[in-house]
Amino acid sequence: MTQRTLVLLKPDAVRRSQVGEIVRRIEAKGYALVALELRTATPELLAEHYAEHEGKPFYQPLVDFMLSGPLVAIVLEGERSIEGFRSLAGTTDPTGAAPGTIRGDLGRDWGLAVQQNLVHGSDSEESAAREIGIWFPNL
Ligand code: RTP
Ligand code: MG
Repeated sequence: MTQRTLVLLKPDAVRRSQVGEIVRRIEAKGYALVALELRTATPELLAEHYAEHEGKPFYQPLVDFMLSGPLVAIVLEGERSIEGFRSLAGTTDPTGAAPGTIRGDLGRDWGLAVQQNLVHGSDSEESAAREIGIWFPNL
């Protein structure tokens, strides 16, 4: 089942010059890049993107972090790419993410919240369609 998924390389990935390394891992896994853009988020875009987290204690710090610098927005395509990319990314908290994953290998606990975990990947077909529509409305 070929799927598209929305991936964000968060501002920490750009700041720490890990964009090439993360894109390399995506390509090595065999996914195709359908869209890739260096972007700066806006509060409006993030309110839509993170609507499910509104009201949670980490919401505002997360939004502030996502506004703290440019990010890279990507649409990937490949067989079961939604589950596949989340597996490449590793668990949310980089401290406990398995070695071999993006978060496990490249992330660490910076003494801040787990928001600085390098990447986002859509978590279902429904989320992927919704998030691709937010970031790439012309796709
Ligand atoms: P993502 O959406 O970024 O792919 O990550 P995820 O599914 O693993 O995590 P999710 O639960 O959707 O949370 C979205 C992002 O919010 C930040 N977060 N902070 N307790 C906390 O401080 C906390 N929990 C989540 C992380 O940046 C997470 O990726
Ligand atoms: Mg999520």
